Amino acid sequence: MNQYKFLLMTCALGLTLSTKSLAGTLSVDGNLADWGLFTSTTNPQTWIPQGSQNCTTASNCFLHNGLTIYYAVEDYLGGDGGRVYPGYGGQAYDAEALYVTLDADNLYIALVTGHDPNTKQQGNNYAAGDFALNFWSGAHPDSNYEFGIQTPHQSNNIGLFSTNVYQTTNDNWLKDPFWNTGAVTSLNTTGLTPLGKQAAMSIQPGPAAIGDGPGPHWIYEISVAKSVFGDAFEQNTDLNISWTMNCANDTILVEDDIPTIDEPPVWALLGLTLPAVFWRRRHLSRAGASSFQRW
Ligand SMILES: [Ca+2]
Ligand SMILES: [Ca+2]
Ligand SMILES: [Ca+2]
Repeated sequence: MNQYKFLLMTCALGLTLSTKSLAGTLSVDGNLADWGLFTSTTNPQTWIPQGSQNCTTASNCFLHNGLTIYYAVEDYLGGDGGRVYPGYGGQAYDAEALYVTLDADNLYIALVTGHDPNTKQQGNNYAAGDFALNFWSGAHPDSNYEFGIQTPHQSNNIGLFSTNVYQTTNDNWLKDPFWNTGAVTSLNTTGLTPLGKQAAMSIQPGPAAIGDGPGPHWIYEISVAKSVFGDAFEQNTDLNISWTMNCANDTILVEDDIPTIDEPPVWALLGLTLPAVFWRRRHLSRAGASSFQRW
């Protein structure tokens, strides 16, 4: 009886540990070390991880702590006011890197940009846009943005915020005003009811030296429960996430697969674990017995 209890406890403990390691929870603090990024002790920091952008198989992805991390890195290295494509503005309008990953319960997004989050919309200055989510299935992305995650748009945008998530049509988005790219920029929330302040968003100055270019950087780190998006993660195979500032001078986009998470039911895990524990105990006792005989 005690032995049986011990085995059940062992199984329960094993189950807890494996579930936790699969979750791979990231801390929303504006520090991307938990993504395996910017962990170098020497500058400049590496921000182009191993694995390919928009990878398609596990073997060519950037994997960290069980997470598959999709990314785009487009670092402008020139001087002030230079062209960041399609627009201009140099480092101050450089959308530099976007990283996306998913665990069993959450969507995580991290942005690195040279655009100061406190830039106010006035004159030739343009404020930060919002994060746009385009769910799709099939061979090519559609052009319909189903959700938006709002950036804070406060007087001080450095810190940890709870921000609104909106379900959208393309009519709920402001568009690129200058470059004819059709890129969506900020949410137009007129007449929209938010799904709630469901996104945790940390915005912090980035490490002192990122990449080879000049100028400061800021990091946005975001977590949203997948359940906030209804059944979108079940009904689609892909998710494009993009961000730009309101002038759309530089847009960055990550295209990532939505993994099919086939988690075995608890009984299956117990069924697999119990024979393994019994086998190990029998194996050990036999080994012990044979050792004893040799002595
Ligand atoms: Ca973090
Ligand atoms: Ca740059
Ligand atoms: Ca779509």
